[in-house]
Amino acid sequence: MLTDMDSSQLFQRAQQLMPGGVNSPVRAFRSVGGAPFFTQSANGARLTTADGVELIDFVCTWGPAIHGHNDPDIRAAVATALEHGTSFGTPNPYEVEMAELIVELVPSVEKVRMCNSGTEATMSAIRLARGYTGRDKIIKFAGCYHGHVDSLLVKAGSGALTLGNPDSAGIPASFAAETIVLDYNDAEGLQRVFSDHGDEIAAIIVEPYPANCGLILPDAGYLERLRETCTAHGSLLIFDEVMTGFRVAAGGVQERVGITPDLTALGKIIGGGLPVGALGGRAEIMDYLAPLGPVYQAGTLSGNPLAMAAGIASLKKLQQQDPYPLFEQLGAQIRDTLLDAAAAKGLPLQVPQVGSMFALFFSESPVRNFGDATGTATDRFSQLFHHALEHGVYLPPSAYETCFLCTAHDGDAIERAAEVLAEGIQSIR
Ligand code: KE4
Repeated sequence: MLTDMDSSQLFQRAQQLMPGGVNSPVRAFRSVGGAPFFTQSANGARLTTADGVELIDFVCTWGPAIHGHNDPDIRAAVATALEHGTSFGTPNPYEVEMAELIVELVPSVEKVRMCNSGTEATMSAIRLARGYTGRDKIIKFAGCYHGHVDSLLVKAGSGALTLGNPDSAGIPASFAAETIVLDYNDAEGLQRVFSDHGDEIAAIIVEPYPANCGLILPDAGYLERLRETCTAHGSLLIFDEVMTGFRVAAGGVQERVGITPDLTALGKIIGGGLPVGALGGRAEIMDYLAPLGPVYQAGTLSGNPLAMAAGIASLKKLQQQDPYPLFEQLGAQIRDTLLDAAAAKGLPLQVPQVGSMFALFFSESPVRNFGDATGTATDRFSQLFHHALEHGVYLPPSAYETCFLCTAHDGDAIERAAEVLAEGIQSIR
């Protein structure tokens, strides 16, 4: 029985059946070394592995588990929806309620199209931007990851960067040629490209707070500059808030900074742990999507009732609980613990943190872009990762990811994790 096997037995079997034994590369621990554990169950802030080990989880299934794992309200909502079937392939009431919630919570969104992953959301966003503007070129930023979209797997972050192939094989040069890659926080470079190519650029797509090469925060005025430049040249501004949407604020980064993108890609939290993505924006642009307009976009399971029910429960819980002040407090607590431990050890460490998101860069100076991030001491991150894992704390298995907090971390979980991480920093050689 598979359920009787421990992680190493499962991994051995998995490697015969799936490339690298995983269904998503970053899970393979290739950058931190060692073999991945397999998770048997998850509750609140903890995972239980196939080896019976409990781990305080700072990955939160890469973002969706903002209320903690196996949240009772989400579980109940899925159970209720399940009684009426799993998928209809027709419009259904859940989709309407989800769209209403997104329109209500995300300032710039007037219309929504549901899909099944963040990748589909960003892929649809750039196709829509090209269809709406009649232009071909897209600007992205080195280290930003927008899912495994052909034309966006250029100098990408997350698993691509972790595995050292930020430019994936299999992408025709002709595709990549339409993608211009700039450095995040480089206002001069942005200016230059737009003065050379301004009228060819369909859109800028950006993680407003890049969180796939660690966590990078914008220089003052930088996001505003992206907005002004797009407006001046008739290009669209696409915020990829698959990760930050509903996480750093109910309305994402755009609510925090008061900037209105033209399109927003969403995912993760709006599925409550089930497969989901969404594209939203100004009605005038969204109406270019089929069946109204000429830009085709579709999906068998888009808006499926189970993912919608889970996501609706998750969003409503955020509205009821307003956990964002708690996240600011928990995030600052873990950040300060890490910085104090590093200072005591005389170890250079940066801990960028915004609400429930934080990252660790072993670096003398703040990380402002991809080049800075790849110049940090990632071997020290790997040492901390393994110390933490051996002591019951699971950090993302790559220095080029971001840690997530959930409401269930509040209390003993964050206290214990802070202790373990402080000890881990002391043990770094
Ligand atoms: P998915 O296709 O994985 O649902 O979403 C792609 C995506 C798009 N945009 C942003 C900003 C993202 O962070 C992601 C996916 N995030 C990674 C974690 N860094 C997913 C983890 C994985 O690839 O296994």
